[in-house]
This record gives sequence, C-alpha cells and structure tokens, in this order.
Amino acid sequence: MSERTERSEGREGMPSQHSMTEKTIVRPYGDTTGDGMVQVSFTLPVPHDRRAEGAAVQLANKMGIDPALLVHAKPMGEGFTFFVVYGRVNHLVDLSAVRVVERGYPLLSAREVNAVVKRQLRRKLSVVGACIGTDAHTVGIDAILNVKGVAGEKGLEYYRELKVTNLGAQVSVPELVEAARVERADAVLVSQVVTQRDAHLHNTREMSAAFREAMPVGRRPLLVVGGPRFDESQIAELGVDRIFGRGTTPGEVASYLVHALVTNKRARVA
Ligand code: B12
Repeated sequence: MSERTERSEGREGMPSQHSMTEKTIVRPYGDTTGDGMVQVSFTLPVPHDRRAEGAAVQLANKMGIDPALLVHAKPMGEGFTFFVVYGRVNHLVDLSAVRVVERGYPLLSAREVNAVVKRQLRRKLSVVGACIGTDAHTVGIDAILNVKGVAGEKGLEYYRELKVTNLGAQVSVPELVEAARVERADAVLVSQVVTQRDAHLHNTREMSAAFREAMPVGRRPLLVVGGPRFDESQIAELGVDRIFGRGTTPGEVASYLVHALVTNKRARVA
C-alpha cells in the first residue's frame, strides 16, 4: 500500500466518515466492518483425523489466513476430507484497480427486440444453441432459450422475431456446425458447465476454430459461449464474440444479439 493510501485510508484501510464516498480500498467484512474475516472451503486427499485438521489449518495459514479457525471437517469417501475454515486476511482490495467487462449495449424489452429485428433485419433472427462435448448440463442453456426462461424472464423462444433451435446436450462440434449451416444461424449459443481439466476452454476453442475453418468471414455466425465458470474477459483467447457468466438472463442475451447483429450491422446477408 502506498504512503498516500496509508494516510488517506488509515491503518486499517478504512476511510473516515468524511471520505466514505471516495473509498477505493476495502477489506472483507465478517463480524465487524473491515475485520478481514473470510471463509474458504476445500478438500484434502487425507483421511479425517487430527493431523488432517492440522493440515487444513496449515494450508489456510499459507493462503494468508491468520488466525485460521477450522469450523467444519467431514470425511468425503475413503481417504478424503472436506474442510471449511474461517479466519482473517490482511489483504486489501483496491477497487480502482478492478477490471470488468462492461455490458456495453442497452438492455431492451422483448417487445423492443422484436420491433428492431422486424424493422431492420426484416426476417427472423436465427439462433442455434447447444451444450457441446460430453457436457450434459442443459439447465443453463435451457434457461436462456426455452420459453420458461429464468429469474422471471422468458427465454428466447418467447421472442416472436427469433427462431430458436435448441440441440440439447452432448452435441459434437461437427454436428453444431452442420446445424448452424442448415438453420442459417445468425448466432450460435454454446453452453459449457463442466470445467474439469479445462474442458470448457478446450471445447470452446475447438468450436470457434471449426466455425472459422468451415465458414468464411462474413458468413460465420456470431459465436456466444456461456456458463458459470467462464472468465468474461477471455473473448479473444477463446475465439468467440461474447462470453456470458453465471446469473445471465435471456433479456441480456437477446439485447446483445440485437446490438451485435442488427443495430451494429453484423447480420449475415440472407
Ligand atoms: C443439475 C446438475 C447436474 C445434472 C444436470 C441435469 C441437466 N439436464 O442439466 C446431472 C445430475 C445430470 C449432473 C451430472 C454431472 N455433474 Co453436475 N451439477 C448440477 C448442478 C447441481 C446444477 C447445475 C445447474 O443446473 N445450474 C443452474 C443453471 C441455471 O445455472 P448455469 O448452468 O450456471 O447457467 C446460467 C449461466 O451460467 C448462464 N449460462 C449457462 N450456459 C449458457 C450458455 C449461453 C449461450 C449463455 C448466453 C449463458 C449461459 O446462464 C444461465 C442462467 O443464468 C451443479 C452444481 C451447481 N450448484 O451449480 C453440478 C455440477 C455442475 N456438476 C458437476 C459434475 C462433476 C457432474 C458430473 C461429472 C458428476 C458425475 N461424476 O457423474 C456429471 C457430468 C454429466 C455430464 N456428462 O455432463 C460439477 C462440475 C465440477 C467442475 N469443475 O466442472 C458441479 C459444479 C457440482 C460440483 N460442485 O462438483 N449435474
């Protein structure tokens, strides 16, 4: 922490009442404001006994949690123990250094989305969605695509001017490319939930490479990927146009599609 910050924020990183609105340095909150208390959970490949509990505290200490209080330990099958540790960290969070992907487009209602597509695209906007690879977690993509939707919002099937083809689970990349071709997809929406061995990243790269190989620039659909454990800033690295994370709503996706494909004139010539 710089001297300037030290002086303006005080030793505990907490600003005075006077500077509350300008606060950029914060600490975790547990029992009292700024006490630095956090809770973490993890599993160690050791059977549950006193030594295992000591090992959990040692790990927490090495992670900068000090003091570390073991609040839960439970055997998880043979030779594994699950732990919850509560304790204090001394790290400060600098809000001025936080970088996030801003939405960057207006949120539209379903009625507005339909109106823009009808008026400016003059045909239905075709969307093809799937869960690729071995991933069978369809709840997320269904929440975005199916009429029932999520969080009180209807899914894209509800939008009159969108034509939705939901291919479901465990779709191979060649199948997806073929379906996008058949449906003349303006956008391909892919869901990846399982992240074991970075499967979500490998599958996404394979998918984007396949579309680039199969379709020339200008004919390629907009490539959108989503799932709870994506880093939304990895767009270029994964070769997609947009990444959506946990808590995404259909309205956000529909608004993005209209922005990227219609109002930003990226739509494929029919
Ligand atoms: C339900 C579930 C299942 C169901 C899935 C049923 C189905 N039809 O989907 C079943 C029982 C089949 C299952 C199986 C497995 N599962 Co499971 N499952 C879950 C669970 C409990 C909930 C997932 C869910 O439905 N979330 C609700 C939806 C709405 O949220 P979401 O997916 O995040 O989607 C939102 C956003 O991410 C985003 N989004 C998602 N996709 C997309 C796509 C686009 C284009 C866009 C724009 C947005 C978007 O929008 C959505 C709405 O906001 C999670 C744990 C958890 N609590 O998350 C484990 C979890 C995902 N499963 C897990 C595992 C390990 C498995 C299995 C491997 C278990 C096993 N050993 O067999 C298998 C794998 C099966 C397979 N081949 O994929 C792990 C994954 C761990 C990891 N590191 O990858 C989790 C995290 C559980 C855990 N903590 O271990 N599972």
